[in-house]
Amino acid sequence: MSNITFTMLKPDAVGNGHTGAILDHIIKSGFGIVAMKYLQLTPERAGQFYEVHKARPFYNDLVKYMSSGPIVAVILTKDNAVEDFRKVIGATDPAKAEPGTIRNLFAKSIEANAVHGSDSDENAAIEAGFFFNRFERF
Ligand code: IDP
Ligand code: MG
Repeated sequence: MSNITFTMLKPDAVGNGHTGAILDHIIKSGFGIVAMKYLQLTPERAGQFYEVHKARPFYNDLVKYMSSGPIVAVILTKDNAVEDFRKVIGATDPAKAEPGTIRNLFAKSIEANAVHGSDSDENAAIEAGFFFNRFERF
């Protein structure tokens, strides 16, 4: 079991001024920050990140949305990071997210759902490597 996961604060969360509140929520939930950067994805880079969803009907909209404004990319650390962080963010659809989860508190819609969270240790490592080299991790 790896102790890292990867998250992005998505364009809706950043654009609505929730960056500080979400980072605070994450840190208070017991996660440490290994790496962090503020950037805007090009449509090409957003498409690569979500490559696994290429066949899904929402893919083109998702790529457009994820490249529509700046994001905050973060590698997090904690024991059982991937599973515990999925609990902290809540269900993909904010209408179904448990009270007190980040998506329940901050998300606008199933697409603009405030944050990303890796779904496996393998994907956490791939996603962390998509944004950060070894000199950018502490
Ligand atoms: P997750 O982010 O909870 O892991 P995934 O199924 O991996 O959810 O989907 C990736 C992202 O695609 C979601 O976070 C959301 O932004 C978007 N998405 C997922 N399902 C839908 C949908 O049914 N309509 C529109 N966008 C969706
Ligand atoms: Mg996912």
